[in-house]
Amino acid sequence: MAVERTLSIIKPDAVAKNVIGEILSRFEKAGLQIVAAKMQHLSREQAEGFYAEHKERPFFKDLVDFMTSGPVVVQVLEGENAVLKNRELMGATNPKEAAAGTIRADFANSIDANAVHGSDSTTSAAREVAYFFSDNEICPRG
Ligand code: IDP
Repeated sequence: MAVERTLSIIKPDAVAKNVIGEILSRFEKAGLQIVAAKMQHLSREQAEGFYAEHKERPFFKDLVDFMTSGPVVVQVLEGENAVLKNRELMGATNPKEAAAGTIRADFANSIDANAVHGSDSTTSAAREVAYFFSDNEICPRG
């Protein structure tokens, strides 16, 4: 298995619920390292650019409204098989379909307010990590 990086976002609903620490703890307990992190309130431009692949989808405006409704915590997670491992920890996009014990099953309210984002491939991860972080903001521990 390869050591990978993936981009994780704790979305505004989870920040509002005060579960930042609980979510980060799940990543660490699963063997992922947090090698970069920042809290920020996304501008519309930032959210639209991040989700550009969904621009034509009917839920795009709601998604951007939601992602700019409050602060988020953006992180880079590093570890073996990090992309898939994070997707497994997150659970399905719709929390009603998310497996028990996953982040979305435990903390998400609905398909649009679904607690976390995680890159869905190593290709997306590379783009998404670079979207939020410059190389000197990433601190691998080796
Ligand atoms: P993912 O976050 O599980 O990778 P994507 O299909 O990439 O899911 O969708 C990005 C985000 O768009 C989802 O996390 C969710 O917040 C929102 N979204 C996806 N599908 C719908 C929908 O049918 N209605 C409302 N929001 C949706």
